This record gives sequence, structure tokens and C-alpha cells, in this order.
Amino acid sequence: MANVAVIGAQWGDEGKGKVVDWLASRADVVVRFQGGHNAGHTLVVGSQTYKLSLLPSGVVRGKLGVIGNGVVLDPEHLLSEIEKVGAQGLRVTPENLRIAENVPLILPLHPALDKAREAARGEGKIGTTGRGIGPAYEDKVARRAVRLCDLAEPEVLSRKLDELLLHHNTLLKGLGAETFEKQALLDRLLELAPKLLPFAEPVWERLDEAARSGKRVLFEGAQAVMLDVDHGTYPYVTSSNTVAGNAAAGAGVGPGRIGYVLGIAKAYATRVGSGPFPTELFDDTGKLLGERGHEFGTVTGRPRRCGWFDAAMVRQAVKVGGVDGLVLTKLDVLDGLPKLRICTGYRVAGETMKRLPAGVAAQAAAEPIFEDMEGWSGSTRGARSYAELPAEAVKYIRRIEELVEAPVVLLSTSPERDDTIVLR
Ligand code: 2SA
Ligand code: MG
Repeated sequence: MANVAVIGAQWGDEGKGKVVDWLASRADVVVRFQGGHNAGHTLVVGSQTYKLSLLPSGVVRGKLGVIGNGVVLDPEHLLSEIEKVGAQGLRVTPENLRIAENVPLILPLHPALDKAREAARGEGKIGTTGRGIGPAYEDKVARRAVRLCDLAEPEVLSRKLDELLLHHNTLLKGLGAETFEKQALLDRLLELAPKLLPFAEPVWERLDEAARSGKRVLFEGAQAVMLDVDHGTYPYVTSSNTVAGNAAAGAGVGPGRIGYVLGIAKAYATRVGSGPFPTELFDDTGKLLGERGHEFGTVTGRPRRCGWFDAAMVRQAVKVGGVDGLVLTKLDVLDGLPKLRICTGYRVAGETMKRLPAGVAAQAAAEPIFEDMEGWSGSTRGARSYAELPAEAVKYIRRIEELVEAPVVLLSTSPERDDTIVLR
């Protein structure tokens, strides 16, 4: 296996954690390249369940984890996550975790602004995770972010905090939220510096060395293509590029180093937060999918909205995300449903479309065009070979492949890593 990038092909929570975990055993280095602790990856390893938000999943399997410059890093959260997995017996040290020295930091004022804005939006809220992801990326692009390397330069840090607070306190005040004091922030960052700086390095150099010595790198995406800041259902998106193309910029490697791109898709669809979801179900079937699929956010515990598989949307995600092959997860959740529906396109203002329109109003008005398929009565849970699948399940997978214009190369049939079928 050469390098692989794993990205979500829907709205997140497709089961990337399990797939990354499955692939991590074949990789040497696992790299996060975007997002932050808004991600939630659940890894089931024997009797232990690890819930990771920021740490690259590979650390659980004894691989080197790398947090790339494309991530936004909350130092307090990082240390508490390290402590949490430490209590489960997993030691995270600079031996098995390296962090890009140029990664921008999430400071307490970022979640404060995130939450204050969401409150001000009221009904029109994005439904963010409230972790400060958006405001932290704004600061990066506005060239005023505090980066990890700044912790080694107290004077630079102090100046940067002045600029940051001038901006943020004005906004926070305008929104009626608490403002921040510089000294407390500075003191805390300088207190954290000796704990964080040992992890910092130019990770691009390590990744370059890894490539030249034939090591295999796994790029671990968070969120999903339909939450991409450019290609997703804007403005109901996260604030980073989630497409595979960003694995290069977000880690500091050339595009040729990304390798094979695996897109992860659930056999149905879910979404947390607001925004268009054409195939959403508001009936008992939707409730059933949510209950059977345990559809609650890993980070925030929010119940996820559930609906039928949207092949038109996944096709779009395959194209813009650069997906070479798909992994279909949670097929077993559909076990026993007499009839299944797949969305093949949309009707928008009397027009038929094979893709989601870009406009907010057009997206909200998009009506799904469904194709009905027979369900299956047998169980697919824990199946470990294609031959163990009911014929209707095989048909369902084949139809998805045709519609999304990408092969389904892996099938995951339970949260256990070993319950994975290699189809091609
Ligand atoms: P943000 O916080 O600015 O990134 O939120 C913007 C939108 O992106 C969505 N988003 C997510 N959607 C699914 N899963 C995510 N991670 C957690 C998980 C979510 C959780 O894996 O379970 O625990 O609630 C994730 N992160 C961001 C978010 O819902 C907004 O629609
Ligand atoms: Mg998740």
C-alpha cells in the first residue's frame, strides 16, 4: 500500500475512525491535516473504546501521529485528551506525537466568539460544535493567529495577543459577551509552553524523510466533503477544506504524496447541525436509523438527523474530493427494512439536476428524486465476506457504485475493526 488519504464523503460521522484504525496497522505515520477538536473519532479496540477529537487515530495502534499545520489546535484540549487516553493506558509523548510548529492555536476567546455568534444568529444558527474552529481559522487567514512556535518567543506572543484582543474584545463586546484580559491569557500560554513545545517541529521535514525512506503515510481527514468551506453546503459548513487536496497543504507535502483517496460513506445519510439535507426522514424510519445506528455526535452528544442514501451528493463528493474508492459503513443498520430508497438527483424549481445547486435557497428547495430498492431480511452485521451478504444487499451496493461513479472497495459491517470486507 502506498500513501492513503481518508476523507468523509457525506456530512461527517461516516465511520472514518474505524477505517483509519484498520488502515493504520499498514501505515507508519498518521497525519491530521485540517479541522480541530470538532472531530469525533470513535475507535473500538477490544474492550476499550477511545474517543479521539484531536489526536491522530494512529497513536492508538503504536504509530507516529502528526498534527499538521492545517489543523487548528486547542492546547488545553490537547493536554486533556492526552491525559484522558493516558488514563486508558495509552501514553502520548513527543515519541509518538509530533505537531507542526506553525499550527495556529485556538485560545479561549475563540469558543467564546463561536458561541456568542451562534446565540446571536438564533434560528439561523450554523449548528457549530462551539469549539472555536471558525474564529480560529478566521484569525489564521487574517494573519493574526497565535501559532505554536510563538510560545517560544514571549515578546512576539505578547504583541500578538494585543492585536488579537483589540479585534476580539471589540467583537465580543458588540455581541454582549465577556471580554478577555491579556495578562491571564499570556500567563497561561507561557505556563503551557514547556508542555507543548517538546511536541513542536517542522513536520514537513519529517514527512519528507518518511517518504524518502519508503514509509507509508496515512492522511486522516475530519468532517467531510459536504462540510468543506468551499465545496460543501455553504454557509452550513466547517471552516476548513476537507477535500483530499488539502491533505497536501495542511501537512506540508506535495500533491503527489497524497496517494490513494478513500472516501467513507454510510449506507444511509446523517447530518448534525443545520443546513440542507434533501433526503432527511422525519418519520419512524428516520427514528429507527438514528436508534439502530446510535446516531449521536461524539463531541457534543447531539442527535444526528437521519435520511436515505443520497447518491447525487456522494457523486459530487467523489468528484470534488478526489475519491478513488469508497468504503461503505453501517450497512447492517438497514437490515430488515422492507424497502430502501436512493436519491439520484434533485428537482429544483421544475428543473431536474444531477448535482446539488450552489445557492442557499435553491439547496433548501431541492427535492430528492428517489429510486426504490428491495431491502433484505437477513443480517449483514459482522459479515466478513461478500458471500455472506444477502443478494439484495449486493444489489444495493452495486447500484450505489454506478450512481456515484466510484467503486465500493471496502465494506464495514460492525464497529469492530476486523469486521471489514475487502471487495476489490
Ligand atoms: P464547526 O464547529 O465550526 O466545525 O461546525 C460547523 C459545521 O460543521 C459540522 N461539524 C461536524 N459534523 C459532524 N461531525 C463532526 N464532528 C463531531 C462528531 C460532531 C459532534 O464526529 O461526532 O460531536 O457533534 C463535526 N464537526 C463539525 C457542524 O455540525 C456544523 O454543521
Ligand atoms: Mg465523528
